[in-house]
Amino acid sequence: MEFFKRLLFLPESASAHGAGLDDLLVYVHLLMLVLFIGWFAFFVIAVYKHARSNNPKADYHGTRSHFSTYAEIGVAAIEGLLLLGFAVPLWAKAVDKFPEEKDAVVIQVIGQQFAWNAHYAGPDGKWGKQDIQFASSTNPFGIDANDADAKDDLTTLSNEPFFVPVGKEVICKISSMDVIHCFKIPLMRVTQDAVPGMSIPVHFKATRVGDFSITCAQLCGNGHSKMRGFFKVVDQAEYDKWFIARSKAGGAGAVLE
Ligand SMILES: [Cu+2]
Repeated sequence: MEFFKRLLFLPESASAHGAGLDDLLVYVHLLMLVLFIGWFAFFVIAVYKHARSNNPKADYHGTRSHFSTYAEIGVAAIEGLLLLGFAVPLWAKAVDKFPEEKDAVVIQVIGQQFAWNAHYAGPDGKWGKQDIQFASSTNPFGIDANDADAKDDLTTLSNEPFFVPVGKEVICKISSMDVIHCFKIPLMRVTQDAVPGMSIPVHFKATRVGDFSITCAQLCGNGHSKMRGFFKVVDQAEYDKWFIARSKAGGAGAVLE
């Protein structure tokens, strides 16, 4: 399996659901390879067998073998197995089944030309009041600085790193303040469009520490290629330290005042 993953140039995944996704990708590619070789061979054999030189007199019954029918049934069965046996259960687990918010790190994410911004609720676990009237390029989340719950909220703006602890579920609620972006963390195998006016949640669990790029996977304007944030996956202790320090530094409130 590792050999095939290398053949597909897949970088080693860094999320809990990544390995299953990569396996499925390998199976689909292997099936396509078999089909490519199989159908091409079938074509060459048909051209040779039915050539005029081999059949000077037309045969109105044509081929009598049922091989191609059986082959097609076989291919359909394998495709059904991939879909029902692998793809559907993987989707149910990796996409549909959300962890409880209380057991996860919840981050509001807003894409902006050309930056990724994050908003954490702060140590009190309560989101500060947000209103569109406060939203601006320096306050993309429209946080009300005078709201008591907002005082300890944290934001990281303009492609500053998002911190998350390793081995813990992370829920990102993805939105955009201008055009359609796409929140993609290639090594976490996470991709979700960021659509203005919508908040679309995704979840993943990082399996190793490190820095992981967030790219924008929708061409969103002149600075699209500069729209590169990153996740800093650290151990729980380091995350807690950053979280408290960042919150004490004034978090979202300080940015606004
Ligand atoms: Cu973008």
